[in-house]
Amino acid sequence: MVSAPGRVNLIGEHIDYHGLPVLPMALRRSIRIHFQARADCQIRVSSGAYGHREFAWTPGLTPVARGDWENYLRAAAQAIAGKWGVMNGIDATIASDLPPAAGLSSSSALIVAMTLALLRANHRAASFEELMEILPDGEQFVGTRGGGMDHAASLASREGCASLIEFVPLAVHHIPIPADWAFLVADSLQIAEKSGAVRERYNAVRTAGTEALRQTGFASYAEAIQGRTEEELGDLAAAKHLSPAFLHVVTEAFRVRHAVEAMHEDDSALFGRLLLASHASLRDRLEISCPALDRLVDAAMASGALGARLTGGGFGGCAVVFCHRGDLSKVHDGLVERFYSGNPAHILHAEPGPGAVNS
Ligand code: NG1
Repeated sequence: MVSAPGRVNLIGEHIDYHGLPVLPMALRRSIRIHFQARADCQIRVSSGAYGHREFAWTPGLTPVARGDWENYLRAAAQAIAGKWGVMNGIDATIASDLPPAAGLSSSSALIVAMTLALLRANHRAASFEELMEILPDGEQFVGTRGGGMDHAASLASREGCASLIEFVPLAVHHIPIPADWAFLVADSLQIAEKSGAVRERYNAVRTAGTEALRQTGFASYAEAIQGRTEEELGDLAAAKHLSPAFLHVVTEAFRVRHAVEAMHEDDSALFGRLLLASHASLRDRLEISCPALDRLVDAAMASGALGARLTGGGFGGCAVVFCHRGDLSKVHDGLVERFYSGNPAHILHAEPGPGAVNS
């Protein structure tokens, strides 16, 4: 059996694909795959509610119909094949307590779990670094090519900790979350469909950041930030008429740094302000929020949260809400009343769990 958890990103949004550190945590909810090795190349998977899928693992797999979950299974097989070649298939069953399409990275968790199941069935050991070489590209097979945050968090997180993920070079630092801190994940009920228009907007945001960097002449965002203050970077953006995406990326990088310090120092007020500043930057500079997410953040603050922000790719999806543990019920109930007209079904208490390789 293998198990890969979902994640919620606490802070560091739309900067992982620019190679900058991010701070997600894995959840105690995961996708589990029970598997048995086969002696041929068939991959046969059943998943209660989603039915049965079967295909032959051959070189050069192509996607099936858009939106079919078989693509995630194929993505894992194809990612492995690209590095190690095709192997024997498996008979597998999938179980999950991770809500799908809720901004908790269930799709990345499925790709991670399937990749680990196929590798283990074939007695192929793979290091965290090797997995991180193939997994983000595997996701591209399904249609998106984000950064590596979701896979790194699902693989390498530690119980009770947030994961500070650095990409250049790849490293994960486990930051203990103060015992009194609590997080909720609340769904805006605005669906951010990963295919189609949202995918194009996601890519446009990425391109805007890359184009602004090109105009500065720096080789990377890390180089642009190195040794400079936020003010100096603001002056640079104004002088070169850079797109607002530049300021989002560099200020978000500073916010991640400060958020880690706030966590180390148990400074919940600062951590809350950083979440709000991140949301404002995503809303005003990247323009990836929506009225429902903005109202959700306002409702969280009116209910006694210390901070809240949209989490994940944006254009809908979820907000992460931060409060003192003692205020959890008050904030939860306030949100149910203010945002959900009494229906508590769309809020989850997010507790930091272990990643797939640490469980
Ligand atoms: P979501 O939309 O939450 O799956 C996406 C990317 C992340 C990151 C965030 C924005 C994938 C699998 N995930 O997350 O890498 O770029 O957007 O911070 O593409």
